[in-house]
Amino acid sequence: MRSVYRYGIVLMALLVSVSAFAGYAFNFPEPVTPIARETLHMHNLVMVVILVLFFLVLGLLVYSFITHRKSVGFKPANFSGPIGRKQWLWVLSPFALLFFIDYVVFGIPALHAVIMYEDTKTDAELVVKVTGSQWLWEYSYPAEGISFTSRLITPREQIDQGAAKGENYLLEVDNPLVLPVGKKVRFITTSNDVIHSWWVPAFGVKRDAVPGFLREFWATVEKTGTYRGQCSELCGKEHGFMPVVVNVVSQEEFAKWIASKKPVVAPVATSPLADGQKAVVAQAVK
Ligand SMILES: [Cu+2]
Repeated sequence: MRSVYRYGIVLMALLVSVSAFAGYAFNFPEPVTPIARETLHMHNLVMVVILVLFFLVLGLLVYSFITHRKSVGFKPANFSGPIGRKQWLWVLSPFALLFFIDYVVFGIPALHAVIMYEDTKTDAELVVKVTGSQWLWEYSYPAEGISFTSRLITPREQIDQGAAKGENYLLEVDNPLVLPVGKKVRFITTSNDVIHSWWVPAFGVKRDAVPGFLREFWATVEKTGTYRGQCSELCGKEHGFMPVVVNVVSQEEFAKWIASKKPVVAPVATSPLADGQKAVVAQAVK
């Protein structure tokens, strides 16, 4: 009876935790860039291998517990004297196996992925500079002379006063970043004040925006659509209120968008960066 009670408690705890996480997906979002896909493959490979190892080791343990019981008359081995060859084999073989898995089975694809992540320059067709500010994002296309800010537009009543939350609560902005589908985009990040981090889960990219430094990443988005993310480096009071929204459009639509933006917005001169920093950006963009 007591064990039934105990199982009841465990079951209830599980149900409560499941409902608490109902809004969260357990797996990665659908990958839409080569980096996101590579990351997902790496994750799946590691998961499969460690699950196989886990059940193998667990199975061996359970088997040993059951067959080597004193109650069934099992006589323990008597280890005395120098360690024999067979014992050394049992000590070294798990070590060798784990070494092989870590450095070969995981190591080679991981190295391949990291090299791919860092290759921001090969075939990049567009450069976008992302500047974090407390608490908005500024996007500029240096070659096109376009620059604009992107701020949260969720109404304050929804945040502070308990008004009904919209569909994209805290994940909606006035001017989303616009990118062409299927083109490799090289991103350069920096910040005006503190460290921020630009993150879009479906792209598989997250890069810190560090004041005084330029950091890079790239994305070739393969599917049109609207993608949402957030600042993911605690950057002050309104860290939770500087989302990232990216509209990925066809190449024709992108060309139209660029043309429509050009005459309205002044070129990079609106950037609050100091002249010295601008020179560095110009250098990096080349
Ligand atoms: Cu931030």
